[in-house]
Amino acid sequence: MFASGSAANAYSARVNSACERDYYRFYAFFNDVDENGRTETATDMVYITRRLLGLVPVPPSFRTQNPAIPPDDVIAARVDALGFRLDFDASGTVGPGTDAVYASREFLALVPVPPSFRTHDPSIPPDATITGNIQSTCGGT
Ligand SMILES: [Ca+2]
Ligand SMILES: [Ca+2]
Repeated sequence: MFASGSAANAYSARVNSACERDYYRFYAFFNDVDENGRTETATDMVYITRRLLGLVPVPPSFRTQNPAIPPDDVIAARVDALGFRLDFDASGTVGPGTDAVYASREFLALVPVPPSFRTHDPSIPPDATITGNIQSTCGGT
């Protein structure tokens, strides 16, 4: 947000790279869940992950810094509406420790799946498959 402008810019550049052909649709359909016009790991991805974990989406300390964040139930509904678009590894479930991790890492220019994950679960699809699934959300379907 205001305190992380440079991080937000770096993240936006990464999203732009991943979704260069359909940048704005990515925003509209994928994960700008607080609808502030930017998709950010430090906010939107946090909210998505917390919602998937069953926590209130917005950490209370965030609201102290930015009172304009929409109410938790509004953000929760937006996360829920994403549904299986977030199932990037096609496991049949949307998980904060898997799908949300993969998307965050993809947009941070890391390989989406931490190598240690594959040790625990060799059935995780290849990185290229997961990257493709993440990028396919650019089209909003
Ligand atoms: Ca946002
Ligand atoms: Ca999944």
